[in-house]
This record gives sequence, structure tokens and C-alpha cells, in this order.
Amino acid sequence: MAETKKDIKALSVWDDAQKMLEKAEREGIETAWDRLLQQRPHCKFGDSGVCCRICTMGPCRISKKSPLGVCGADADVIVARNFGRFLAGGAAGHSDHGRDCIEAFHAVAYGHTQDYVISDSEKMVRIAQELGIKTDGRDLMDIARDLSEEFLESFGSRRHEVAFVKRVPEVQRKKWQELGIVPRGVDREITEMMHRTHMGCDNDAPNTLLHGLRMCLADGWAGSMIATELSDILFGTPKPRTSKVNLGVLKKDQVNILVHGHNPIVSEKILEAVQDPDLVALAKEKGASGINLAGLCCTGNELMMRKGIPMAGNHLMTELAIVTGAVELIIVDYQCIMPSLVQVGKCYHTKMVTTADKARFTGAEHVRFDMANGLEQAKKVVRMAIERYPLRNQERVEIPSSPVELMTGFSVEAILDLLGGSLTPLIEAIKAGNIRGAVGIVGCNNPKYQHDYCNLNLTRELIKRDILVIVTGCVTVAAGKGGLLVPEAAKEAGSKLQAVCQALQIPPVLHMGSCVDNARILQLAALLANELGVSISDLPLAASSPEWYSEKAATIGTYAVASGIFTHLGHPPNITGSQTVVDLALKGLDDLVGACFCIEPDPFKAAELIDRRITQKRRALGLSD
Ligand code: SF4
Ligand code: MSK
Repeated sequence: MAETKKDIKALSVWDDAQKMLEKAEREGIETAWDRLLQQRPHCKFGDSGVCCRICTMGPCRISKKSPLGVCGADADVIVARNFGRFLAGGAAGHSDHGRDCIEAFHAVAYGHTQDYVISDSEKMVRIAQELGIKTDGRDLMDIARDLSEEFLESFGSRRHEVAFVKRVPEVQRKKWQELGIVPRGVDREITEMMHRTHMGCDNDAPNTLLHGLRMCLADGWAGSMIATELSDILFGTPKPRTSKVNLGVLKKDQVNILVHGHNPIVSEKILEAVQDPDLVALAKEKGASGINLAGLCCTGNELMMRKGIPMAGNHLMTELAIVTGAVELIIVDYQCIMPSLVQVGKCYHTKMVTTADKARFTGAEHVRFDMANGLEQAKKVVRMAIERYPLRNQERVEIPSSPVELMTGFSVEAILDLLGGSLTPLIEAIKAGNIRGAVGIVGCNNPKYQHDYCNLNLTRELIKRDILVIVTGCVTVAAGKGGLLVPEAAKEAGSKLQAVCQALQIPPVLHMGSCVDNARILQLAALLANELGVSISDLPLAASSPEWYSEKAATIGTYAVASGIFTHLGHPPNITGSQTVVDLALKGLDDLVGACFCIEPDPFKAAELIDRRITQKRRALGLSD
């Protein structure tokens, strides 16, 4: 892990990041790395999860000298409660995003907006049929209304299971039933977690954590899955296409606008607005040669997957993108947006615009987006960006690198298309060992690591071992910048995977989308398991989040494990103060749901651990290596 700010090369593996860190240093601009140093050393009680602030008899901190809180809670109870609430934050983030997608879809279905439309009606009809909604001879908007109501039920308390539990292989579902963790409704499971972790309620750590599994399953198989499916229905199901990545996607002679956050509802309208001929003409009037749109984090992933819009960077590149001095405006929706962006923007001419009432930033301008005014507001924001172009100090502009090409757009539908409409060729490749297994590498950056070192090296190490890698979220940018998201990267893969990639003209690392799109990985895993008549936990699959930081990443890891996917994390959550909780996470869960977590900061050792697990699963299925 990077310890000192002086050695800039130790902070990030990327040339564009290093150059911008040097520029920030020269220009006296503080970044996340500086603030990490100021925060160190971190509090040991907080780090190990044994600090309780759940009631005002405390706060209580557990140590050898004082092993119980004022109420009598021990380290196990306190750690489990804290972790339960941590997971609830992640589940709420994804799922509230999912709810916003339902509201947009609902508005379309009921004719309350002209700005949003159904782009993939074939997918909508297919999902409606899958969920038992009648479609024959019905008007598309009637079907849409029923589907939106059906999805809303997955958030409430009236159902015994969320709609997409239907997709879960039967063996897995039985395990969930035996354990009492079939997810009922997103809001219900999150509320119950908050209730259980109130003082004097659920005081049995394993019991609290079992509910954590249920709540995270509600996120994966409902909140996130609904967000993904409805985003496809509204904005189009991704297909393979090319794009570009790194800070080099910014243009010196154009108005640069960055979209940041998670939900495509805002960024899709910005994309429409930047193509408006009147606004392009206005940009030219102000001296720019055009308007350039680029993405950050998961909103960037959403636009890149569907529309091929380039990405400027991932989580730790967001401040550094502004440091280029070339960004007129950064427009955000929610999640993973550092509050510091407002201050960094003020050191240049960069304006920050917020759009969601639930995610406002002091010092930023708020332009509220709703279903009825999306395009109008988007045009207003693009105009603001253009007006700032003349304020740019070109002498301070430094765009540090040339963009790297990548391939994106591997939705489940696109993968099936590539395979000729059936999973059989993929299954045959797995059986023959040409693809020994698959690993979803997902999630974030964290300044405690050298930026993207683990993300990149774990990906490289796995493809060398003929293991197909799927990326989502911020790892996508790492893989893209490393040149791994193009078919030519097959030469970095083991010889068998290389041959598969060459035959299909695909990269050995497939980009499947944003944070919520990890639901695509769940769906693909379920399809494979159903085809083979086994449980997801029997498949040679794994997941990893090497440089994670967010509550959402922990929630993703937990729903992956609960769904039967062995999951690697680069560092543990704040649970190390309870041996009971650690044992359950690293081992006990394997007996319960057929998968568990493993922790390993070194990407090469992590690859070895994942490989071993994949080999075990192959052998159990009677497959050779
Ligand atoms: Fe302390 Fe118990 Fe209150 Fe937590 S719930 S702060 S351990 S008294
Ligand atoms: S944006 S949760 S830093 S992947 Fe989804 Fe990136 Fe992690 Fe946020």
C-alpha cells in the first residue's frame, strides 16, 4: 500500500495520474492522497469495527480492559451490527437507484414524460413474459404499466420473494429457503436490518449476518437487477462497440463536460443536449471547436456500454480530471462523488452541477432533473458549460496522455448473440478447459493502494491462467487503460483462452457495465447453472474487488457469496474485532451457501487463491484441468 505522497509513482500506476498528481502538487491542490496522510494513523477501534455509537449510553469501545459496552454488548454483537448497517448503506444505494429507474419507466408507461421513451421494447416484452405478465395482443404501454407495478412490488412488503428470484437455480433457492434468506422486498430487508441493529434487538452475531445475506440478495436480485434491466429497456441493451479511455479523451480545443455518478437518467439527456446543433453553434461562437462529453465512474460506464462515449477515468481520477484545467463543467447524479470536487473545481474555472435532491453538494449549483424536464435541464447545463469556456486559462491546461482504445458492450444478450444464440459453445469451452473458469473483477479504487495496481495485475494474472475475466465499475477503466479490453489483448492470455478470443474476435476481459450491472453477472451465472442443472456454487466462478472502498462494494461481495460465488477482497471490511464474524465470512458461509470470502492484498497471491478454487470446482464437476 502506498504510504507517502512524496513518491508520486508509488501512488498510481498510470502516467496520466502521475502527471496530474505532479501538477496538483505544483499548483498547491489537495487530493484524496494528501487527505489520507492527514487521516493516518486510523483509529484502531473503528478499523476493527468495535466502536459502537448505536445509543447515547455510549459511545462504547471494546478492548481487553473493557470487553462489554454499557448495555452488555460484546465485540461480536457490535461488529455484526456495524457491518449489518454498512451493508444496508450499500443495498440502499443500488436499490434506490433501481427505484429511480422504476419511477422513470413508470412515468413513460403512464405518459407523464415526453423526454424518455422505451428503447428496447423486445426486451421489455421478454421480461414481462418471464415474470408471468400477459403480453399477447396487448398494447406496449399496457405491458409497461404492469411491469412497472410488478417491479414496485419487489420493493415492498407484500410478496414472499422478489420477482427475479425466479431466475435463481432451484438448488440455490432451496438453500436460501432452508436458511430463511429468500429476499422478500428491498425496502423490507433494509428496514429490518436497521431494526435488528437497534439497541436491544438482534444480539446474536450470526443471526444478524444471515439477515445481511438476505438483504444483500434483495439488492443483487432486485434493486440492482431491476436498475440494469430497466436502464436497458429505456436506453437500449448494450452491444459490442469501441470507445476510448484515460484523460487523453479530454479535448484541448473543445468544451469538455464530464458526467459522474451512477444513473443514466441524467447523463443520457446530457448526451442528447451536447448534440443539439444550436448548442454546438454556441460553443463555436465562444471559440471552441465543439462540445466533448466524457464519463467518470459508473455513469461513465453506463454511457460507454450503450453509446460508446469515452471515459476519462475511475474513482481516483475524478479530482485529477479537473486538475487538467480543461474541464468546463462536471455534472453529477449520485454515489462515489467526492465532496472535494467542488473545491478542486474552484481552483480552476470548473463548475460543478448537482441534479438529484438527494445528493446536493455545498458550493455546487443545483439543477433539479425530473422525468418531465430532463432534456430542457440538460440543455441548460450544457449552455452553462459553454459559457465557461472563455474563462478557461489555456496556459494551465495539460492533457497528459493519448487515449487507449477499448471494446465495451458485453451484456448477457450480446454474449448470447456472439455465441450464436445459445450458451452451449461457452459450456463446451469450459468443459474442454479452453476457458477454465470466469471471474468478475468489480469495484473501486482506494488511495490505501497504489491506484489500479491490484485491479490491473489480478486481471492480467487470471487471463494468463485461461480464466476469462469480466469487469464492471471502476475496474473497467484500469483494464481499459492497461490495453486489456481489445481483442489484441488475447496475446496476454493463456494459449487456450487466446484461441477462444481469436475465434470470437473478443477481448479476454469483457466489460459488462457499471456497479448495478453486476446483476448481469448474476444472471449469466444463473443461466449457466440452469443449463447444467447445478447450483451457481458448483460452477468454476469467482468474484473479486481488489481495491474496494464503498458500502456498495461490500454489499455486492455479500450478494455474490450468498448467490454461491467465492469472492476475493483486497482488504477486510471493519470486522476484524470479532473472530466469530471473521470465521463466518472466511469459512462458515461456505457450509451455508456454498461460497465464502477470501482476503488477500497481493494480486499475484490472490490469483493463486482464486485459481485453486476454480480448479476445485472443475474437479468436483468431473472436469480436468
Ligand atoms: Fe454502548 Fe450498547 Fe449503546 Fe452500543 S448499544 S453505544 S454498546 S450501550
Ligand atoms: S463508481 S462503488 S468507486 S466501482 Fe460505481 Fe467506482 Fe466503486 Fe463507486
